[in-house]
Amino acid sequence: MPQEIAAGLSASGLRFAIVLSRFNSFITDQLLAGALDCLTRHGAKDSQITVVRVPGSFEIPLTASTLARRKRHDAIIALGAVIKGATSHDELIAAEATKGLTQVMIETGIPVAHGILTPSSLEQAIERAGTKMGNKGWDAALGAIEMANLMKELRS
Ligand code: INI
Repeated sequence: MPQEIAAGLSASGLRFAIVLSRFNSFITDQLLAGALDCLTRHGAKDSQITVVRVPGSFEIPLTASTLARRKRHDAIIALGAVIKGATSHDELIAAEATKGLTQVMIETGIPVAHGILTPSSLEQAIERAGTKMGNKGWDAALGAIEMANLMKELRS
């Protein structure tokens, strides 16, 4: 039998930072509610969770990088909503935010969960913020819990 390493999903004792975009807040506030619900259902206490609000998704990577370098959190959860507009502005923001988050994760070793929605319409955004397609904030938080546990296990 090969050796298999699969991390648990307990958030007990872990510290999380949520970086939340204020842009499209009617969607991102729902993502935040989902992420908080997931963390607390998996055993996190309010005192283990820090929420940092930023103007838009473009500002998430710098904030995540600053938080990651402080080494006070086991994982960071990035929440935003970049909705398709009439120009390619949204594509640039979504691509740069994603690249930035990958860079933070690789350079600091702190897991960053990608919870930035990139829907083509407002309807698609609503579907992913607690309705038809679930809540992507909840999903991102679950990924953050698993990765925080996995990194602890691999480093021990
Ligand atoms: N920020 C978002 O989070 N979502 C968007 O859809 C969006 N659009 O489309 O413009 C957006 N723009 C703001 C951007 O993130 C920065 O806050 C702004 O450019 C200032 O740097």
